[in-house]
Amino acid sequence: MKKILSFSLIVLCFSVFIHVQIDNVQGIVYTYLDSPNNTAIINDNTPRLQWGASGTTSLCRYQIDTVNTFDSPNQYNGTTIMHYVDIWFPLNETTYYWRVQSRDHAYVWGTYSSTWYFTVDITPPAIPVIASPASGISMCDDEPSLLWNDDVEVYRYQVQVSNSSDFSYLLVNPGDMLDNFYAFTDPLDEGKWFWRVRGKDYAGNYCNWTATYNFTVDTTAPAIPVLETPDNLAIIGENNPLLDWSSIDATLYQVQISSIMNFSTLEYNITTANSYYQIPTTLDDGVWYWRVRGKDDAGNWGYWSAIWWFKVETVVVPELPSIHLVAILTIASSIIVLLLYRKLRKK
Ligand SMILES: [Ca+2]
Ligand SMILES: [Ca+2]
Ligand SMILES: [Ca+2]
Repeated sequence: MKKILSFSLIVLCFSVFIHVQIDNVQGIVYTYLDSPNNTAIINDNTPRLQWGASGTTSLCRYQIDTVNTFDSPNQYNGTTIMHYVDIWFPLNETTYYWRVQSRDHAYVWGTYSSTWYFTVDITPPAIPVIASPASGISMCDDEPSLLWNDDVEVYRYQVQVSNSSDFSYLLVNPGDMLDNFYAFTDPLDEGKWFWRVRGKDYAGNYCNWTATYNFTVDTTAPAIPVLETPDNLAIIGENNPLLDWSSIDATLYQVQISSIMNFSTLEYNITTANSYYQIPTTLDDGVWYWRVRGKDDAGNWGYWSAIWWFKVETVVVPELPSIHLVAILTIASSIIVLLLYRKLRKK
């Protein structure tokens, strides 16, 4: 009986020895970090830090610090039986390093995990500055580009385009744009369009929307002006006449004046906001052709008007003698002829 007890004691001691040996050699728990991902930029200043372990653990010890040596005054240490810790105190907007070590059920601590870091950023980027088109303009381009200033803090832009100022209907709504512009790929309908932009930083913070901008797509050319004065085919005695035509839905008129009907050479080729044009210098006597077209505020040119002409005639042609004078002269010359005849007969 004594022998049996001695043997049992030896076996027990050997078992404990073996167990401790295994624990020290093979049972050390390896800890690996899980989230936030290494190098992550997060917009949560009270994040949950999670990790895993190669075996069962009885306790985990974590370290969080702003330096990767974990020896600065703001080092934050703690222990938990869980494989995560919820940071309850708001972290500053800076970079934090962290690592975890775990203890197994034999109370043997493993080595620290590798060190990861994450950056806390809860500040949204600045509101984008719209570059073009300027708000309120009309344009004849129905596939315009919307452009805003780029911001290095912005990771992605979102642009919304709508035909209503409350954006209840969204024609486009791309939310993951790398570029600081949006180019329409399909023609826009004519009418007023509203748009706005916002940015998202690398942590996922959105800034507020820009103010609502608008532009009007107008691809319809203005009406054709009707020429009014001088009358077509008019012969005029002044060499700097006032040209006048009907007012149309145009903000600019182009006037061409030429001595050649096909306008291959131009005496005048001017633009004016008025629906008339006072020729500033003198035209030579002769026939002058003229035509007018209009451009609307969106930049659409209309068709040319009909071509009219007028004749400038300023040189005074000597007047023919009046009928009375002709008669008197005729009578006078007849008398002279008669007297001359009589005088010749007397000789
Ligand atoms: Ca930020
Ligand atoms: Ca128009
Ligand atoms: Ca006019």
